Amino acid sequence: TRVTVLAGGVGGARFTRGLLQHLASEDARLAANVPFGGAEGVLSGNSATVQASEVTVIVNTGDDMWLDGLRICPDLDTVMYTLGGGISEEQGWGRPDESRRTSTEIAAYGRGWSWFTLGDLDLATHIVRTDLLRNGATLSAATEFLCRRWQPGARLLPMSDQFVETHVRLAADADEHRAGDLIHFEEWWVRYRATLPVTEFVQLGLADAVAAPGVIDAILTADLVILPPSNPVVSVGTILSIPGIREALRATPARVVGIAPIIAGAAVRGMADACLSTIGVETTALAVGLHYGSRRQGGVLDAWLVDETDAAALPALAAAGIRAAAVPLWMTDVGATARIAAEALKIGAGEV
Ligand code: GDP
Ligand code: FO1
Ligand code: CA
Repeated sequence: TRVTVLAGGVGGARFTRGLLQHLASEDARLAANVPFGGAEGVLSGNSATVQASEVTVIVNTGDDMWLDGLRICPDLDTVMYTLGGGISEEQGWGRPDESRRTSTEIAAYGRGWSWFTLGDLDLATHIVRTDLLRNGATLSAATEFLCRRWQPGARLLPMSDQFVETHVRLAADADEHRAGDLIHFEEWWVRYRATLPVTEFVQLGLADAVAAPGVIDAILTADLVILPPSNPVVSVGTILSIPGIREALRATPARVVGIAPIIAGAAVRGMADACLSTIGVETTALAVGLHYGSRRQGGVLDAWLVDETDAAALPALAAAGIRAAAVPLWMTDVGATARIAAEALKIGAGEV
């Protein structure tokens, strides 16, 4: 099975880890059922050999920034570390057993973002990526290079090789002197924990951006496309703003299945509610599903999974032309996440 996932950081990475586990067990089950297994199957006249599943993750790069002279790609690194076994599990981002000797020295010079933790081990990733970029590599090529070490088990594609950065526009009641100013999304999210009122999200660089090589093709040739529990505004929404991606989702012969990042009217982690209210969308599983919209009515979804506590949303989703199911949606561990992935494949195959 070829699956393409449009992911942000922590949620998207954790979902993809469960998806890979589920696909591996499915591939093993199918291989065991082919008489004499794989290639030998041909000897028995059974030409069915099991093609290993392939996962492509199209990753949001709107959180990226230049910091300390380095190109930082939070979501690409979170997906790469999570799938490559190098993530700090309790943080959900960055490396475990980290130290901050270098960033403490940078702060001593009065440089950098003291509120944005760049650990010593993590800095090596940014240094190598910046080295490659300065030597003419595209972000796609640099990402592929870094993944040779981490072996994530999926193909990671930045949404674009051109830099697109999400900024937020400060509202008047955030600071009357700075009303209308733009600050980087990560400053709003990490320094201010999204507590400053903002009026809009702006993708700087979008006008000069195109989808990275392989991105459109990964959507058009997939058997299934998944919108995982990632931030629907600043992660999935940013990916959808790249020219051609929304059109590819509407054109692909694959089923497009989304998974609600909101359970019982609240974000499971982070401040997606602050993002949703900024764009006038209610923080409910139903509202986010309707926001993505049915493919039959101009949107991007064929199906939408909501948590069991949000089963009341099913009739309204059906009325909007979106197949829906209510299943446990807490990614409490990899096994639970693998079961969510199984549900996505099931509803994607029209089995529900
Ligand atoms: P970020 O880059 O760290 O913000 O990660 P994402 O962009 O992938 O967004 C995480 C989103 O996924 C948040 O809006 C969370 O509400 C949601 N999320 C996190 N954990 C879970 C979970 O266990 N289940 C579900 N359904 N959503 C989750
Ligand atoms: N998230 C934080 O909440 N605080 C941090 O200091 C922080 C640093 C950081 C460094 C590298 C990296 O790859 C990710 C980092 N993150 C941090 C996570 C991430 O940038 C954002 O919190 C999410 O991407 C928000 O969508
Ligand atoms: Ca992110």
